[in-house]
Amino acid sequence: MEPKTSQLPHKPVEDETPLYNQEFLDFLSGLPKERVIEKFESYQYQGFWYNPPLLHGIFNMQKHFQPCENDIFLVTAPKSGTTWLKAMIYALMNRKAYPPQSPHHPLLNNTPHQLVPFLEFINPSKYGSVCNSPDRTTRILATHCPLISLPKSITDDASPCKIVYLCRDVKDNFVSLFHFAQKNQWHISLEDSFELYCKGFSGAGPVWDQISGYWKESLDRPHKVLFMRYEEMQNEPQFQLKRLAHFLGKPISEEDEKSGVVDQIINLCSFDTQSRLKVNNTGDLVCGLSNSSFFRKGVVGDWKNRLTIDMASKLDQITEEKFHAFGLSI
Ligand code: PAP
Repeated sequence: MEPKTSQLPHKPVEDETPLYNQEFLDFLSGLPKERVIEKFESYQYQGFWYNPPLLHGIFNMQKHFQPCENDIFLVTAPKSGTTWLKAMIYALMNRKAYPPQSPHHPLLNNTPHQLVPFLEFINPSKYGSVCNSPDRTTRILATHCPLISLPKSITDDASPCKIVYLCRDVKDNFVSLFHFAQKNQWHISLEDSFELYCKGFSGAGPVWDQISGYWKESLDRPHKVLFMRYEEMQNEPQFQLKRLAHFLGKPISEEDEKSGVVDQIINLCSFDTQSRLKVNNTGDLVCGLSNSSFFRKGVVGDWKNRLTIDMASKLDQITEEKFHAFGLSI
């Protein structure tokens, strides 16, 4: 019989960021830093810029995280569609235990961030408590960590863990980030925000370098890294969901096809469904960000409503130059 929410074995792990210890403070003090806005200082580590809470998570991950055999890592630059893909991977991996059309589906009563936590915001003592797939050797975990900083135990070919990287057109990514900053009262103008973004001061930025790292890896090791794009998920959701299922070793069977599970997952995880749920419209994550701020428009090309032509061209130009430098074509 189908389990009810109250019987779920999948207890969300409470985000509970541990306090900074002296070791982390010493580590921070040795890094290049910039005060990017009044509220935040940014620190550069292994070529990428972070605010202290995010970097603290990566510091802890590098020191303490041990992957399970079949862990799945969902990696994104912030505001590239993380929340959406968290929902999709969760629904896909758990489709037998929790049919996506069930009125008791966990995604109707828990935010995607509760079900699929960010590694950076889990206390290392709770890494082992994550339990969000039917298979005890598989955890679904999200991170904004660039490839260079992921622990070798995850990236090694000897480890069967899988990495799914989702990228988004940087123009939409920037606009989404700007609105998110506004909603969370960071008090920064569009122009200042834009300058910072272009210089690489977005969470784990420069975004181009993060994308290129995973993109290149997905070409070199396609069994290890799946490279996905937000726009393709919007344009061809069935195809992309099947591609994801295949990569994760849970291909869509004929029986799945007949039952309509693909469309059901797409529908359950869609912006329309998720953004209307009470759980996604109330409360905050423990880091103080409101749950509702993760759902704004969910539209491809929204940058046209916000960016000047000059801004858009500058982002396109940086994209072309950076990707060309990495030997990648857009
Ligand atoms: P995060 O990286 O900080 O977790 P993330 O989920 O990547 O945030 O960013 C939120 C963006 O994804 C928002 O984009 P927008 O500002 O351009 O609207 C949000 O609307 C979008 N989003 C959230 N859920 C979905 C969904 N189910 N389908 C499509 N887009 C979504």
